[in-house]
Amino acid sequence: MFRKRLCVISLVLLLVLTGCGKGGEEKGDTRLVLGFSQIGSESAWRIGNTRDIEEQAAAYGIGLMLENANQKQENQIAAIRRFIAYKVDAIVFSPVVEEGWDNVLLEAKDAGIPVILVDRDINTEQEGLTTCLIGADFYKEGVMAAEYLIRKADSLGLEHVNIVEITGTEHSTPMRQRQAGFMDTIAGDPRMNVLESIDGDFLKSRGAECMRYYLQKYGDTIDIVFSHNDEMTIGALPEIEKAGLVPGRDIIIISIDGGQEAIDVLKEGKINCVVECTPKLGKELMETAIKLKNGEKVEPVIHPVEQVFSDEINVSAIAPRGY
Ligand code: GZL
Repeated sequence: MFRKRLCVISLVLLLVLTGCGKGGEEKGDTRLVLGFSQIGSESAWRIGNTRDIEEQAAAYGIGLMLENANQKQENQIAAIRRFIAYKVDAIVFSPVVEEGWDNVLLEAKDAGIPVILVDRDINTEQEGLTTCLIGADFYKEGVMAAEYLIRKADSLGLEHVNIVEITGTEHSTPMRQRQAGFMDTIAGDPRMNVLESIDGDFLKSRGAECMRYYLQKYGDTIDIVFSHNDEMTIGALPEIEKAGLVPGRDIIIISIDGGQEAIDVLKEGKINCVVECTPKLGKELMETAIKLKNGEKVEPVIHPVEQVFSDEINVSAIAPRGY
C-alpha cells in the first residue's frame, strides 16, 4: 500500500512540476489539459491511434495526460478518477468494453468535467454521461466487408459459402457492430453459411489459435475468413499455409483496419479485402476539446470517412498507411 501511495505522490509531483495537472495554472499556464485513458497497445491500430493523438496534442499545444490501461477496464476507471482529482479540462477515453462505466462517469459529471469518447462507445443506463463520440461507424465497416464477400461470391460463381469469423474483444463496440453489420448484410443470401464465430480479442496470437482450431475442425471446407482486425488476420495466415492451403486463393480473407502490414499482404495476394478503420482521430479530438472549452456546440457523433481496399482495385497504387 505504501509503495502505491508513494507512486501516486511522485506522479502528482511530476504532473504539477511539468504543468500537466491543473496545478500548472498557478504559473499562468492556461493550456487546455486532457486526461486520456487509452485501452492498451494490442495492435498496430492502437499504437497508431496513440501516436496520432500525441502528435495532434503537441501540434495544438494541448496538455495530454496519457495512461495506458493494458486492456483492463479497472485501470481505465482508476485513471478516470485520477483525471477527476487533477481537475483536467476534459476526460477522453476509448472504452475497452461497452458496459460498467455509469458510476465513474457520474463522478465526472458531478465534477463538471466533460467526457469525450474516442474510438469506441459505451452502453449506459444514464443519459448525458458523455459529450460526444469520435470514432468509426463499425456497423458500416461490417456491411462493407459483407458487400465485398457478396461481390466475390458472384464473381467466383460460388453457390455455397462456408464462413468462419474471428471476432474482436467480446462486449466491445467494434466487435458487436462489425459482426452485426456483416451478419445483417449476408442474412438474405441463401449461399452464405456461418460455420462458427470465436473471440480473437484483436490479438495476433489469438488469431493464430482461432485459425488453427478452425482448420482442425473444418479443414478445406472453409471458404471465407472474416477477421475483425488485421492483427488477428496476420496471425491466421501462417496457420492456413501450414495446413497446405493458399490464403487469398483457397480461402478468401476479409480483414478490417487497413494498417501497412495488412496492405502489404493484400498486395501479395494473401488477403483479398481490407476495410479501412482509421486510427487518425487526433485532429478531430483536439478541435472538439477546444470547442468544448470555448463553450461551443459539438456534434454528438463524428465518424471519419473510410474506404475499402481489395483485389477489385489496383492495390499497387495504395499509398503508405502511416500505421
Ligand atoms: C477499432 C479499434 C479496434 C481495432 C483493433 O476502432 O477499437 O481495436 O480494429 C484495435 O485493431 O485493437
